[in-house]
Amino acid sequence: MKHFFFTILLMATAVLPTGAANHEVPLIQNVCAYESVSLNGDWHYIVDVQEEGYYDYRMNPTRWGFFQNAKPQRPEDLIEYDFDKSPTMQIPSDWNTQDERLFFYEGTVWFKKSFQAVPMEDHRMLLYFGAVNYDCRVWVNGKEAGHHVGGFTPFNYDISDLIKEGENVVIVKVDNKRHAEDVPTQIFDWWNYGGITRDVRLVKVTPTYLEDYNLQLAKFDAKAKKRQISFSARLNKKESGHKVTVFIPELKLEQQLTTDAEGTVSGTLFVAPKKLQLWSPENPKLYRVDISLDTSIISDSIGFRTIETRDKQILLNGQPIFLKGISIHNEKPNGGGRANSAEDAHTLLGWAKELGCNFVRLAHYPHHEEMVREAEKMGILVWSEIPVYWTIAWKNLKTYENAQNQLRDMIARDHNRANVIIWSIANETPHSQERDTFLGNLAQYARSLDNTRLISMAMEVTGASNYVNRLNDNMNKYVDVVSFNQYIGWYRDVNDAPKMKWEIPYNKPVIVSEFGGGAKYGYHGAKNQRWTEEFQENLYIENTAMLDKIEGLSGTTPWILKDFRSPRRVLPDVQDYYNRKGLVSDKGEKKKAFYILKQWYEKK
Ligand code: GCB
Repeated sequence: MKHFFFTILLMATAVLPTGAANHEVPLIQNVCAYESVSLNGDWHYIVDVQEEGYYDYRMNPTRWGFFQNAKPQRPEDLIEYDFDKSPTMQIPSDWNTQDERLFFYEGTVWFKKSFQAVPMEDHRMLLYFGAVNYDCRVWVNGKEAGHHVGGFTPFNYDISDLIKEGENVVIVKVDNKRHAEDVPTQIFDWWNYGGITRDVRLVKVTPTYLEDYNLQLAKFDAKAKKRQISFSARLNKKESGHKVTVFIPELKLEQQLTTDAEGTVSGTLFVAPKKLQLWSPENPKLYRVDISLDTSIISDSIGFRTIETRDKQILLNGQPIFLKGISIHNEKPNGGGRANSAEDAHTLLGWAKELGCNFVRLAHYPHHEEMVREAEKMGILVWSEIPVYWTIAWKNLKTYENAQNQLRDMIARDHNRANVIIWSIANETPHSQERDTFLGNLAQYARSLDNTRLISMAMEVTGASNYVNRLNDNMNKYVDVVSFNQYIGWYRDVNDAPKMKWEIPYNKPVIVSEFGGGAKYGYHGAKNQRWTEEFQENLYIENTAMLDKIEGLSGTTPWILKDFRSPRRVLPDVQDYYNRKGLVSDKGEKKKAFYILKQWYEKK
């Protein structure tokens, strides 16, 4: 057994030039279902301001980088770093809140973790990262496993050929410097938390495994006597003849299929409408689904529902629904820092529930997977988006590819979640021909990956005169739902909300994807005094009344649930590097406006 493993290892070493390998494999579906070892916990780290550990003094990548994890072998050896003598940090986390020296730091930090492995003849090992912000390179035992760009989506490497029996070392170089051609770009209104911000796992898979599978309830057809659930799956290899079975015990539904030459299967399950409980905010019913491949089996919890639009309405399970939403950043409920657990998600979503929400906008990038899964259990619908935000480098092909990859991986991770109903591809982007091409392509790509959900993007009011606000955006043709952000009462037209009228010339549902204003919790005064809770309260009273006049309004996600960290918010004693538009403070205290929105939602 051992012998076999080491043969593979030697072959791999012979063909791969040092440092130039790419072991990345397409994202595995439902990683939590597999046997895995968590690599969370203490990791040693080295802050590397000038990337001494990667480039030589001529700025060429060096063979002697920190990824070697070198140790002096002889007394005279010169090695100017030592992971094991460097401090440790809890992973997952952002470094900004773990080490006070790194609060404002944007640059490179190296991380190191050791783990034990045993040779396995009949299994492969994937190294899975929930997210690393932003640019990261990973080495296993001194060999590069891959390079990943984009701070909010998961990725995995097949490291079976890089590991050895006994102690193994993973080194991760993380760089969160901002650049104009990145996604997001150089400026954005949230904290650029750096680090290995989500879970790391070693996942055991069979050599042939289910790379992806999809279950989806077909749209209701009045003539059909049965409801249809489509099922498809893809192996990681193009191998025919494998048995794939899908089984939903509670519905007594089972189907066995055999893979074709592409390594894929597809089939349909039929169920009597009366038997199937649909997922909805009132009844977030999830069914256990077992999917087996040959002799291995994994389980998921899946809900069934339909989502579509009819003229200006959004229909969930065929019925019109008003989306009572709130925007949320992926930040911890108490203070700043990246949220990274089911507990964090539960607290944040609990506040949303208290507000009366049935919907959340997870802004401005894909959130932690637990956020989506918790929301699904709690009956909360989700808008999920990628960080194509403000001034993207529209003409740069690499920027497009990057955005497209992030979109692909967001959809790959969550396409079996019943509560996700909207993929949003951009936020407040400046109009131009190049932007239209970029976003048009992204929208079409999203639809090609998933034509069962709605596509949107947060647009802006494009013209306002005599208190008439107009929306005119060429991207209208690509979206199912017209969404826009507006800040009447805060950035513009303070006191004029009652006079506002709206012209939205599209026969599509409308979501106001942002509105709001700032208040410092506990600061009280007149309603025209900026930053008081009363100012924010009045803004919510006037804005909600104004929104009631928008024809075809199908939902709203005010900005924002909780005060969040932003380097753009520098006003001393008020902001102190927090955007204060939260309905709850950074410590979770509810402001007066919270209750205005709650009351409005009670009536909706
Ligand atoms: C916006 C952005 C959001 C900002 C918000 C604000 O329009 O979409 O990211 O945080 O305004 O507070 O200005």
